[in-house]
Formats: sequence, C-alpha cells, structure tokens
Amino acid sequence: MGSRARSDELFAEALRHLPGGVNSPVRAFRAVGGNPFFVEHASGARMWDIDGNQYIDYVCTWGPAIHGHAHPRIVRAVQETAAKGTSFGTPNPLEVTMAKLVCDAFPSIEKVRFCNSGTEACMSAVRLARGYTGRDKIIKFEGCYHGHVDSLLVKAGSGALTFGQPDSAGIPSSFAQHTIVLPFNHEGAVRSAFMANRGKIAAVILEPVPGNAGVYLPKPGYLQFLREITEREGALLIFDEVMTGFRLARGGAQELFDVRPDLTCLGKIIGGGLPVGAFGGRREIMDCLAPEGPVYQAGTLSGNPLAMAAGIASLEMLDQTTYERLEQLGSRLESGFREAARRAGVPVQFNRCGSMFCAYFTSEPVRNLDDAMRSDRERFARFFRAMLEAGVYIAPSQFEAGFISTAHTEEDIDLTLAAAANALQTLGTT
Ligand code: HOZ
Repeated sequence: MGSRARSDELFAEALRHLPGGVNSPVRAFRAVGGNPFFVEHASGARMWDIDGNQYIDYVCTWGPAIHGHAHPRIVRAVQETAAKGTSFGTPNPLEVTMAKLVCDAFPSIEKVRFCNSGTEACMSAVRLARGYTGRDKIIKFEGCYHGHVDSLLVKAGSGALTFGQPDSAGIPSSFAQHTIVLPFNHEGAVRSAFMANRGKIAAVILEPVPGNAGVYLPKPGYLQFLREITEREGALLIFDEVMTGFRLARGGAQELFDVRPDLTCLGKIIGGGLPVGAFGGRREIMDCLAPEGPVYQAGTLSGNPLAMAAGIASLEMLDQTTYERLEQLGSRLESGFREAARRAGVPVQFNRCGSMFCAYFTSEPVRNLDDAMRSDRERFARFFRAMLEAGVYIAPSQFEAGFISTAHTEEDIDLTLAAAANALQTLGTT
C-alpha cells in the first residue's frame, strides 16, 4: 500500500468544515484509528483512492452495491433518466414499475410507498403501525438499528454503538418512553413484555438478521415465534429489511426464513446506489396512509425517477443464480477465514448469512448484542488496519456487516484470505 498523503490532507480540510470530517459517523475511522481515505472512483469490487491505492471493497456502500460499483447497466439507466429530468414532484411511470417489482418479490407487500432513506422508511412504518392499531408502544431489540429515528435510537447498533452512544443525546426521554427494548433471540423477554403491556403494543420491529452490531442470526423458530405472538396480541410485526431485502434472497430474510411480517422496510439495494427507502405491507394497513387515510407521510423527492431507474436496473439483474453465486463466494470466504484463524490460533466467530458476514474476536458464539460486546475490539482495530494496508477494505467498525457483491471473484476472495491469514498471524493468540 502506498502513501495516503492526499487523503490525509483532504481529511484535515474536511475536519474544518464537516463535523468529524464526514457525513455519517462510522466513516471517520474513529473506532479503528487513522484517517479515512477519499475515493476517487470505484468499479466492480474495487475502489481507488485519490492517492492511487486500490482496495477490494467489502463495505459495498454499506450494502446497496450488490452488483459491485458503477455497474454499466445501472450507470446507463441513471444517465438516460437524468437526461429527461431528475425530479418532477408529480407521478412518473418508473414509480409504478418499481412498485410492481417490489410487490412481486415480497408476497407480504401488497402496497408500497417510496421515500428517501431507510431511516424514513422505519420512522414511517412505526407511525403507520401506531395509527393502524391505535396503540403507542413499540418493542425493539438491543443492537438492532433502524436509522436515526428518535424513538428507535435506544440501545441502537451501527454508529451509535460504535461510538458508545447507543442512546443518543438530544432525544427527550418522553420520546422514547413508549419504546420497550429487549434482548434479541430471547423469547421469554418478549412474552413478559406483552404480558406487562396487554393491549398497548402497536408493533415489534426488528432486523430479522441483525446487521448493525456485526451480524448474528435468529435462532431456529425465533422469527416464527415473533409472528405468532404479535398476531395473537393484535400487534404488527415489522421487518426492517433495509439491509437484508433483496440481499439474502430476492424476497429478503422473510423468504429465507418463511415468515410474513405485516410491514417491511426497504432501502439500500432497491436504490441501486442512489438514496431511497420504502415501506410496504398488507393493503388495509397501507391504506391508512394519506391521502387514503389519516396517517401522514410525504416527501419532495420520494419516488424520484433517478432512484427508481437505478433501483429497477438493480432489481432486474437479480435472479436465482445471483444468490447461488453470492452463497458460493460467502462460503469460500467463511471456510477460508475459519481455517486461517485456526492456524493463527486466534479465537474468531465468523458469522455469515449469505453475502453478509462479520468476524468477531471472541471464542464464544455471538447471538445477541451482549455476545457481540465480548468481541475484542482492540484486536478488531488492529485486524482492520492490517487488512487496509494489504488493500482490503472492511467496515471500519466491529459493529457493522461485511457485504459481498456479484462483482467479487474467487481470486478476490483468495487475495482477501491471504491478507487475512497474514493479519491474523500478527494478532497473537491470547
Ligand atoms: N450506519 C450505516 C450502516 N449501518 C451507514 C454508515 C455510513 O454510511 O457511514
């Protein structure tokens, strides 16, 4: 790896004008040390910084780049659409095409509304659940992150957790008084919460495969349990599939685990790399939204043709072979990483679901936030820095997911494994 002098210089300037030098906290590299690099361009599975260094990228713009960067078909769709106007604030045909694609892929979604980010999608889905049920309380889970929504920034994952502020300042306690926070994968806690709040819980919201405190999986039967208890208690089940939608399967985690939620939040992949969000679900719930019903939600750029065009191009390229390919690459990375860790004598839990993965530096299985917190974060930081020096970019936080794209090749995975084997050797075995 060469010098990053130009990135360092630009970051010093950025620090004078942007809080932390960035527009989203984890990017500042504070959890891993050093300065972030500035990207000059990216193509396929690779990124190049402004100093000319090349990286194999497993951040994949935090999930959206399932086809890799600058896929020609997505670039063409954006260019052709932009030439006709970028936003009209009045209906455009691409919104309908996109809505059909989403409803076809997700049988639980009969109607969908597009917005501009995953945060907006989750905020609006919670409002809709409250409006539909006439109840106030929401159950969320420790380590799950649903964007920076006031009432959901309680024991949250992602940047909030990375910087030790899972409960953000600036949120009056009254805003979160209706949020009940429970450990993930713990059925007894959910039963007790419903018993103590009979008739008051509007919804349970979760990432069905949490990907904002690293990655951990639901225990067998856990999602089915949540489906049954919410149905019995008259609460809605909201799956935040901003990360997992169209990634774990075309129909997301709900297809993979065969559970139908009442509402689903989407983002990331459905925008093909442009800002987008969506929430959708059963017709009678969605029809509570304005202008059909009393729950208000709106947005100047919602459904804008650029995001729709990029999203359509992205979704049209996803088929069964995509997911088989991602599984092959993921499994190669997983088995190689485990073997490298075993050889180096470093205790690692490599959690993976399809093309989402996370390596935790602990000898104990990771199934919830408490387990994830046992990972040795100082060791993660050293591992991150060694990987970066070897030209492999993983998320600069223990509490984020890694993503594989269809643009990654076996050779990329093998180069990554060689870098990981070297990095793990330097970490020491204790
Ligand atoms: N917090 C998001 C990922 N879980 C986005 C991070 C970023 O864009 O910096």
